[in-house]
Amino acid sequence: MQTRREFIAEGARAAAIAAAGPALLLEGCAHPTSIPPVLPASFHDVAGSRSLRAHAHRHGLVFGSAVIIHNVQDDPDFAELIGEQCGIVVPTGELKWIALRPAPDRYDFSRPDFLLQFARRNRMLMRGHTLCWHESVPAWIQTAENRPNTRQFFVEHITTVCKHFAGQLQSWDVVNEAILPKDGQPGGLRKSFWYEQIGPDYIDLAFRTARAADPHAKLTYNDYGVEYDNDDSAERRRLILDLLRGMQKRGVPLDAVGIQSHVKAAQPITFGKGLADYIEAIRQMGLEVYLTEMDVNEDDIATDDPVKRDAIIAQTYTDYLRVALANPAVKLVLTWDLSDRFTWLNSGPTHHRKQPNRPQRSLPFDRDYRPKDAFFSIRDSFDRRL
Ligand code: 9MR
Repeated sequence: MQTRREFIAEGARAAAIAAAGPALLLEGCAHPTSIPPVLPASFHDVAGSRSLRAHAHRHGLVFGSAVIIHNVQDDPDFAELIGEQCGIVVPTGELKWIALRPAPDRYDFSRPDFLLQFARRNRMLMRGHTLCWHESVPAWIQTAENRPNTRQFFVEHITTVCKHFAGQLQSWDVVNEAILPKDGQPGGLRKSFWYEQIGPDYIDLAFRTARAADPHAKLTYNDYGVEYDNDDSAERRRLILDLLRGMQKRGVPLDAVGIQSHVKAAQPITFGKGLADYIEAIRQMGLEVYLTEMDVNEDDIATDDPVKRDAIIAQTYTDYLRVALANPAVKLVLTWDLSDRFTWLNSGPTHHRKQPNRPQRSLPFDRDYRPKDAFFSIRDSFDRRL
């Protein structure tokens, strides 16, 4: 198996051959037929001005990725890949309550602080995920003793965390995934721990508290399940827009809406008017749109052939980004990790339910950090943007 370094070296050789023409092809080689097949230089040339970061930038976008921070710390090749491809990073888990706050009186900022320094060194932005989510709620706050003080802990937590990073993060996912119609609550609000302990105004409270502590970060409402032209997505879009309009009416500070963009390959219904109208409605509210967690779940692809699967996955990126990037309100595109080696789809329950013996190839780079068809689809999608 070719490593990333060998791959890059081969790319440099291919580029040199392409630049020098056929003379170099034959130079020093008694048997030209023994020359290994030379792929087009452009195939290998994915760094610098040919990176996702650079192509995004040329079209008014910032491209980046979520990372599990210890992978950046432990794996220099991965750190190099992130520095090369990303204009923005976000930690997948290390800013969630459970990771950041092991006890009521103790915060641990060490890993996110490392990522912020890494981002600075590589001239990248960083975003925060997330101040309020129904998952990753620490056990200590759910005890009979602490539960009655949830509102106070909540305000204090958001204030402390936002102040710690004030002026240094591009944006914060202030509230993540607050809508779940099947919970049967007014406005389709999810019956989360925060909802039950604080009440439905926990969302306004989170945004107001975040703004007071960090006036610079773009405050974002982030959610999933809005991407398709089907009834489920349509209902979720309607409920989210109602929530956001209500917030604006009440003067709650809000700058952006995150569309997670965890999409699926090989679906009968894909992306179209529903998604386009949703993004346009957000634009008309004066808000930015961020594609915050994109990846392609490939469980439903029938064939096991990786070449065919990669082509279908790549086409799914193209189909989705064609609709989403058509609107100038979309400013950020992040994939949820950059390499198949670390995708949550290989460790989470979603994957194991359907294809236990087939690791997902959901992201632009494979397990060995080589670009796949999805990389080129994403890059071409940026280039198609005006
Ligand atoms: O990818 C994340 C995984 O590594 C964590 O274990 C999990 C729980 O913290 O969260 C995952 O990220 C989720 C994100 O925070 C919100 N949208 C869905 C993501 C995938 O589950």
